[in-house]
Amino acid sequence: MATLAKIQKKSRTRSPQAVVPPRWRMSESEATDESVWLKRRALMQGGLIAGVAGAAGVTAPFADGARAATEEDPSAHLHPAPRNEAYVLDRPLTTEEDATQYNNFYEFGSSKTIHEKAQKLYLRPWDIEITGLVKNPRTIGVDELFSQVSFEERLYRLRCVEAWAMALPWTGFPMRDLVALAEPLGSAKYVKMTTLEDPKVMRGQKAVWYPWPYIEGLTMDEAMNELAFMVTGLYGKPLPKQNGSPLRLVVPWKYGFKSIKSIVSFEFTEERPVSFWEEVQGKEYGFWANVNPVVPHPRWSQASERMIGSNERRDTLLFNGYGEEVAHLYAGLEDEFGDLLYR
Ligand SMILES: Nc1nc2c(c(=O)[nH]1)N[C@H]1C(S)=C(S)[C@@H](COP(=O)(O)O)O[C@H]1N2
Ligand SMILES: [Mo]
Repeated sequence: MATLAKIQKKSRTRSPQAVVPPRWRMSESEATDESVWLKRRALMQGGLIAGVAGAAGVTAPFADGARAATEEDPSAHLHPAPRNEAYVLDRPLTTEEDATQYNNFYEFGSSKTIHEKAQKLYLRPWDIEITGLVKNPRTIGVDELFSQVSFEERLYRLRCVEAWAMALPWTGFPMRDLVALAEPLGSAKYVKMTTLEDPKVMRGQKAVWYPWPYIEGLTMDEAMNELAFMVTGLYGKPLPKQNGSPLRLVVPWKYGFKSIKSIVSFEFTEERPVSFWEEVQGKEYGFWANVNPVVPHPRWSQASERMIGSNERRDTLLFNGYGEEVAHLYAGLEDEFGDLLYR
């Protein structure tokens, strides 16, 4: 595709050495300790240390008013779904164990091992709000939504901004089918998605230095792109809670933080939403966050990635290897947004 070639050429003219500050570039292992740095930074910003202590004082026990976690996943009958063979991988699948025990889900804590804590999440009732610039704003139960779409499995690469990667078999339905159900007005330019906020269950939300709830957004064109996938399952089974049950987004050409988990609302807006990580540190985690090997994170290189499990290192691919499908979405935007398209 002509656009992809153009973007690739532009990207190549930018030398990674020229943009990575070499003296203080972090190693990848330091990069994965991102949360530690963020916490330290937030505390240093002042005023928050007292807030942390205060929050600890009002901590309620989980049983106190929290809704109980359900045993059986009500979406079990929808999984597995037939595989869409159009999506092929260039690398082995990550093991199910790694994919379900090495997670980022800050609502349950900032470490990678939140899978046990995440079992507190309840899955039903789970209502999804469809609001903003749509024909009929409404709330729809997640099972009602599932009954109106058709499911398939897709193998996608996943690239975290922390320079590690996985390859995963997701089950779900195209996001464009959800957009069609929502019937957005012509004035809608973005879709803003929000994760559940319930600190009694999501104990990580007691970390007051983060701007809860988690928010992410896409342009309408991105949301309508064939790759944007609403995910309900993993490895042919209902999505584990730690992976963002009962409904999450997966946008494989963008850094993983765009793939928001446990969604409770889709709001169609005219203004670009400010996402969670953009609010935390906009210079490092932008709205666009398209994977690009030659635009480093301000504190580490994005030139290569580590496969979780094998620890094999691979070169990072522009748009995580999905340029054919998505490069046209950004035609002309490089002049306007520059590196912001890629962080
Ligand atoms: N609500 C919410 N969604 C989230 C996150 C989070 O902390 N909270 N982490 C993101 C990041 S940084 C990544 S890499 C992926 C990880 O998804 P996985 O745990 O299913 O591999 O989820 C993304 N979605
Ligand atoms: Mo991530």
